[in-house]
Amino acid sequence: MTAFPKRPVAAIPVLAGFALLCLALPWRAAAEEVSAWTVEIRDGAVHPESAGTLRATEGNTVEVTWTVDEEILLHLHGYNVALRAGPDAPAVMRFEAHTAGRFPVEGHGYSHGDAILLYIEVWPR
Ligand SMILES: [Cu+2]
Repeated sequence: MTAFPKRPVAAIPVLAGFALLCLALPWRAAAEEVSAWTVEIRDGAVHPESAGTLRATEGNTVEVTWTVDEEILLHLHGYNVALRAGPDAPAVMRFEAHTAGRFPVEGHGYSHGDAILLYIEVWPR
């Protein structure tokens, strides 16, 4: 004799509960969140002036598109990202904002002298 009665109908609420649980859990990979700006360096100054501080959120991808009026090495301190930019085409600085803080972007080799051009602030999530 069989010790367990066959009751397939009893499995339906269990499966429905499991399906609801699956929907509630974050199974899907989080969509990439991008903080993006376009900045121009002209005559030794940042344009627009409001770009003096760029605020991103920790965990986001940061993307800064630079238009410059002459050759320059853009150096993001702290993250140690370096990017050569020239007047021929915009240059894109892209990185994952894995660490919160305030980080300067310094221009090197520029005729107006080495100087901090702007700050990128990464705010904790
Ligand atoms: Cu530097």
